Amino acid sequence: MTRILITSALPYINGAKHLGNLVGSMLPADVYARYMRARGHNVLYICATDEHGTPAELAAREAGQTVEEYCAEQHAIQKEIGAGFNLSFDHFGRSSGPENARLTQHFAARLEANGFIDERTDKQVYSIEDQRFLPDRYVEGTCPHCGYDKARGDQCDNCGRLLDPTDLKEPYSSISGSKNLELKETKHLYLLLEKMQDPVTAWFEAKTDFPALTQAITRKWLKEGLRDRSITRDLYWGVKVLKDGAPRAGFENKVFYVWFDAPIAYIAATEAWAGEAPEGEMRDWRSWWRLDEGAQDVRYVQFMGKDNVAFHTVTFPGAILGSEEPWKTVDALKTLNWLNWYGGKFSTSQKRGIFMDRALDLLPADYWRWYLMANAPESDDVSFTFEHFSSVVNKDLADVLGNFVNRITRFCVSKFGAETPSDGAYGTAEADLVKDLENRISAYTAALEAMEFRKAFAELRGIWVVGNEYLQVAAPWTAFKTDPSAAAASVRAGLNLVVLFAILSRPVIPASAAKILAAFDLSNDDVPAWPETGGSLLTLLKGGESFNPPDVLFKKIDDEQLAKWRIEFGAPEIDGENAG
Ligand code: B3M
Ligand code: ZN
Repeated sequence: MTRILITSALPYINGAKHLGNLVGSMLPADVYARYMRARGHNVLYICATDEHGTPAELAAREAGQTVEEYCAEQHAIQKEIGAGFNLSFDHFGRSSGPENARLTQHFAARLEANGFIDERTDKQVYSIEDQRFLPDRYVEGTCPHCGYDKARGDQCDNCGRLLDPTDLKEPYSSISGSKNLELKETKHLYLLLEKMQDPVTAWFEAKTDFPALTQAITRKWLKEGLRDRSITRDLYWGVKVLKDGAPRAGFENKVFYVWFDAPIAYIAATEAWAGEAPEGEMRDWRSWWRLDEGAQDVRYVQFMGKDNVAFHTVTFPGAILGSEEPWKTVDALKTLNWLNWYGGKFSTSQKRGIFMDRALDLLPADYWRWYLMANAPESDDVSFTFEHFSSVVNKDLADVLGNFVNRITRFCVSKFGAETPSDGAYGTAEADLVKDLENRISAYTAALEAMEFRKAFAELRGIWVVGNEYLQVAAPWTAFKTDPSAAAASVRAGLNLVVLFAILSRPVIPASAAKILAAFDLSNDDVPAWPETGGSLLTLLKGGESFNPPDVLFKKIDDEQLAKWRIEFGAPEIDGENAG
């Protein structure tokens, strides 16, 4: 048994996340966590809302709320939606919590003591009319690279380049629209990443478990050379900047930059998890994070979209190494590409695409979970379309899995009654089936271990298909007339397959799997957490066990629904070729 620490990139606080955010971080992390728990490992899956920075302040302003109120409300909403998607966080915390403030200040103090933080005076964009500095998204203007005229101070949404507010041409305040701006001197703290080029490179080179995409992104950054980065901002909302425990002179109206404190919030949320231990339960967060307190035998796995990678493989490790304290760092990092919306981008600011809250209004979580994981954007970006979504749901879930379960349970009830038939013995067909299943299960398991989710769920679908094929050949409906005991044996095998499918499908479609098991009056504890090989696959159920055929597991999506959703979500027209 290994202790496995899992974190998924912290969803930003400004509103419900879209399906691309979900499949890019939280969902694969959840599937992996569920799988690893099933394998008997001690898993701790930590996530939190990422609450600081200009987008939170701006969204609160737009909502007419204080940023404290706004974040508290949005956190509760995201937590509830996460539960709706069955995301099995052990803790879903908040980066604005007191633990994160303390830890962020601790890291900054250590870094400064070790010579990795410097106070520098530089020029920042200041709005005379708003009487304040305009960090990051508080200033907009024309991108110097591509000419897009609504580029934001931190990034251009058109060409994707990272920007500094002073890079923008024809800048204006995003608060007042005022162009009456000047460059004014002010102090900021800089993280001296240039000095960290060698230690970070050495750290990265020692990581043998980073997949190709993670490596490629990191190499590019390391090759371009690390640059010192400002880690404070002129904002109200964030972690306060201290010196020797008191507000730091000249930094009274500044806070740490959100990307400095957000990764530290992984640790802080673990501390908060420990703080909420129920009576009688011992939770030691340091044993997960401190190499000198037990974390040397923790395996730490992170999940995130590709735009977040460099912050986790370069800047955050830089901060950890610079602290010169024995903190656990990431062992394996799964990077996801983009899920696109009809070939274009999902967009939070433009509310384009499907968001997690709305998705659950349309269909239960498992429909989305299956589609997203079986089509995860792993080797490339993937385009979401309702057409593709419904064809996947209808084929995989309704025709293959759902139909199998319904057909065999109903047939059994009609011919043998609502219990597993005891008659008849398994023969060569069942022995062959078991062999085939064993091979497929080991391929499925290997893909899950490797976090290759598309491959894993293609294997799982293959396992469901094999069940259908077995029934097709065994044809108990025909055999019943001539050889009822042979029919009984194949029905028993079929019912065992149903239970086996439920066990294997739990990581990805947990609610449906539980529904299947409940039909056999089985709870998670009554069945093996993961199937044991060695011929026992078709003896999970013995003869004489009663059940109730489950209701239709998955409803097909029909054309009418499809047309309605297309209109409701403003789906662009597509040509026939991409419709599949
Ligand atoms: N909040 C992801 C984003 O909003 C960012 C991840 C932080 S992980 C420490 O793009
Ligand atoms: Zn641009």
